[in-house]
Amino acid sequence: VTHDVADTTTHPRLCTATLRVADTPPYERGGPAAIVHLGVGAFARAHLGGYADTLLRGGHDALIRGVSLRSPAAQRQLGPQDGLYTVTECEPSGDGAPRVHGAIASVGTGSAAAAEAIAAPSTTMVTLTVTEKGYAVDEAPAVLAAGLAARDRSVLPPVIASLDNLADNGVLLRRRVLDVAGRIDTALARWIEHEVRFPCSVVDRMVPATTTADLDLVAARLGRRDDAAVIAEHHSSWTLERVPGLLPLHAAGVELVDDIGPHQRRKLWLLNLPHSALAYAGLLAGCDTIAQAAEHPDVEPFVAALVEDVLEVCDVPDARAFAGDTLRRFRNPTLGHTCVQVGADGSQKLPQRLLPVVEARRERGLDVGRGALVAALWSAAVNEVPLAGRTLPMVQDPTTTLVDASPEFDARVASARRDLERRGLAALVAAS
Ligand code: CS2
Repeated sequence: VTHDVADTTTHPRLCTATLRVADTPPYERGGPAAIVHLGVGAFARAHLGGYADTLLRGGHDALIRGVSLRSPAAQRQLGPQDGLYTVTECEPSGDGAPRVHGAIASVGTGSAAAAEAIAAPSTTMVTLTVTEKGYAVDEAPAVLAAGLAARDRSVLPPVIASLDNLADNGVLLRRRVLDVAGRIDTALARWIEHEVRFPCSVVDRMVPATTTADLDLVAARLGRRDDAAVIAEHHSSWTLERVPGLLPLHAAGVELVDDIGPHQRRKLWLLNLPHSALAYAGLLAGCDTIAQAAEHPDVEPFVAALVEDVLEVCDVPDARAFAGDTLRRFRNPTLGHTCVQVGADGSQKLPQRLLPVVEARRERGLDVGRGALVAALWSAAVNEVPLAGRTLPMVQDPTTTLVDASPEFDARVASARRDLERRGLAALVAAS
């Protein structure tokens, strides 16, 4: 490790000028971007960036202009690298070599840069990863409205796709954009309403935040320093509602469907919900990572029982096989996905992944005790309440209340929390 760290500082920075011939993406990176992406974090690089790279390798027009609305981090990381970065797949069978991706042709920061990119006639698709909490504020919808307002209306408008983990993400985004646009100009709102498509999508790839150790490892393997490097599991999927005007995404393995509902439920209920449960229960059990939590003798049975709760009410194709595969993915010890990262922003995530399951179980008269324990663990974490003497590590969250929970469920959560305060981990074991 010491050797790798020393090496990092001596390696030249990854960029067009230092790129090895063998690592050079086999496509032209100089043309106008077809895709504008808002929120160029690790997930977008490992997910969208991979699909676009595949399309470009197939001769399709899929360069990305990435814009971060606020944080200058992406520009700092990718700008000096001419948008080049690597993705390293981490799997128990061995890590892959860092693979250079060239789909991000340029990066910018701020609302004006984003609106300008959306307005460009070459832009045929706009994608977003602004996290769950990005839909509660006007920023991204306002940027979209401003960009659309500046479009030449004789050219087809871009398709706009949210890639965030929310049910009916396209419906929600469309509503938010129409709200904002209506306040600017009713004719604009009408045009968006009739002409712009907002397909819903379901994306799936576990991408932990990159650590300094990851950067050192990538540098040692690549012989170049890559400040924009991302680590990801091998699995990657993207399901999108079929709408007219889409790039040939199916050529890169994107699944186009007419009914997104079952795909959303399967992902949010059988992956994201157990993920959150592992994060909070793992923190209680003293685990750092999701993989440790997934193997912990007191946590694993609880989460397995929670998954059975979901399977009882989740009527989607291949649910059990999907759940089993998901649990296997959680156990990937090389990914280093932390409980603190997955546990962040629970106030925004749990209404998407937990509450609909609770609702579905209540409708069928089934018990919601395990769901209440998950919400109670989250609440104890964000309120720093000790559970049997153990205060959970701090998780980031914009708020400590769960909106949209019913009063009945709130009461169950309060009682689950009293149980956890008294018994700690034993409360989970008793509920397993
Ligand atoms: C995770 C997701 O952080 C979280 O909330 O549940 O980011 C998860 O890793 C992805 O949705 C996997 O596709």
